[in-house]
Amino acid sequence: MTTIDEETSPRSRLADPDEAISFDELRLATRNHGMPLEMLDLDLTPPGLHYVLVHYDIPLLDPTTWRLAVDGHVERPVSLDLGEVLALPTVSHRVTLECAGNGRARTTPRPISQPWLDEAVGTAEWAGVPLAALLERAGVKQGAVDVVFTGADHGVERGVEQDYQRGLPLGQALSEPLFLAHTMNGQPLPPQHGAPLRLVVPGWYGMAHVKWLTRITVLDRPFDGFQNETAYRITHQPGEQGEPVTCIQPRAMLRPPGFPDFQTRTRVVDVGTHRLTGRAWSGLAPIERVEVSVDGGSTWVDADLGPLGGPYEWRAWSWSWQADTPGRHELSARATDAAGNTQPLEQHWNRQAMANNHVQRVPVVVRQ
Ligand SMILES: Nc1nc2c(c(=O)[nH]1)N[C@H]1C(S)=C(S)[C@@H](COP(=O)(O)O)O[C@H]1N2
Ligand SMILES: [Mo]
Repeated sequence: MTTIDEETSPRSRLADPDEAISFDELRLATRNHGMPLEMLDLDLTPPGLHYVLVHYDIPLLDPTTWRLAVDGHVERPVSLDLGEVLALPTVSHRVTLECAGNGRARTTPRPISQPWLDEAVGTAEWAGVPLAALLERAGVKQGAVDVVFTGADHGVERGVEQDYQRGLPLGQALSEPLFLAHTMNGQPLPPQHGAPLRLVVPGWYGMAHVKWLTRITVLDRPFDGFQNETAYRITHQPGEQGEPVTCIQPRAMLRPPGFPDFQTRTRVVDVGTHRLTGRAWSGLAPIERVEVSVDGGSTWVDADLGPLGGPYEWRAWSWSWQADTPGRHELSARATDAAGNTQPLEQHWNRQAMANNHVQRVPVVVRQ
C-alpha cells in the first residue's frame, strides 16, 4: 500500500500573519456553504439553505440496498433495512445545528481549514428513531463503554485515512434526546444532510451528528478515533491533548438590516426606526437574554425575546433601532443563557478555532 504523503494530506497549520485565504480554503468554502443570514427570518431553515459541512465526498447511498448495523459489545447484533427503520416509533424535534468551526476565518492566527465567517448554522425539524430503543433491542452487554457511529463517507485527513466516525460515552448514547433522523422538515433527508439516516445529538456542535450512518458499534473500551481524539479538541499547543468539543456555546445572530452592497455586503438603511431581528441559541441552557449594540460593542441594550420554543431550537429576538445619525455604524448582538454563559466580545483563541462564539459585527451605513 502506498502511504499518503504530506503534500497530498498536510498536517494542521496556522496561517502566517498576513497569509490570504488560499485556493484550498476557497474550495472548501464553496463546497461547504453557510446559511444566508436573511433566513434568520424563518423558524425552520429550508433544506438547501441550511448550512452544510462535509469532510470528504457526499456518498449517494441506494435506499433499496442500504442497511444499518448495530453490533459490537451487544447480545443480539441488529441489521435493519430502510423500511424496517421507517416502521419504528418516531420522535421529532426542532434542533439548531451549528458547526464547531463557525467564525474560524475571523480568528488570528487562523487555522487552515473550512474558513467559516458567521453563517454555519441552521434549524430543522428532524424526525426519526430514538437511539436508546435501538440499543435496547440489540441488548448492550455489561462492560460497554463507548458507542461509535460510522458514516459511509471515506477520506484522508492530516495523513489519517478513515471512514467518518464519532464516539459517544454509553450513558450519553442512551440519554433521551438522541435519535436517528430519517426526515428533515417533513421530507426524506437530502443527500448533503446524510440520506438516508443520520444521528442527531441535540445541543451538541455539528461534528457529533454523524451523517450517512451505516453502523453503530458498542465498544468495551474507550473510542480513540481521529474525529474524537485529534480533530475536535480545544488545544493551544501543537500535540497537546486538550479538551473535547461538546455543546454549543451561546450565540446571538442579527439578520442584517436594509439592503446589501453586492461586493462588500455592507448594509444600507435610511434614517429612521428599524426593527432589528435575529435568533439566539445555546446548547447549554435556554436563552435568557439578548443584548444589542449599535456602536461597535461599547454600549449594550436589552432586546425583546420571542417565545421560548422547544428545548433545542433557537429563540427569536427583536429591538427597535432609532437610526438618527447618518454615516457608518456597527451592529452586534450577544446572547446569555440561563446558566450564565455569555458571548465574549473578543475571540477565545484555540489552535483549531473550535467553539468560537465571539460576537458578530454587521457594518451598516445610514443614509439621509
Ligand atoms: N458522516 C459524516 N457526518 C458528518 C460530517 C461528515 O463529514 N461526515 N460532518 C460533521 C460536521 S463537522 C458537521 S458541522 C455536521 C453538518 O451537518 P449538516 O451538513 O447537515 O449541516 O455534520 C457532521 N456529520
Ligand atoms: Mo462542523
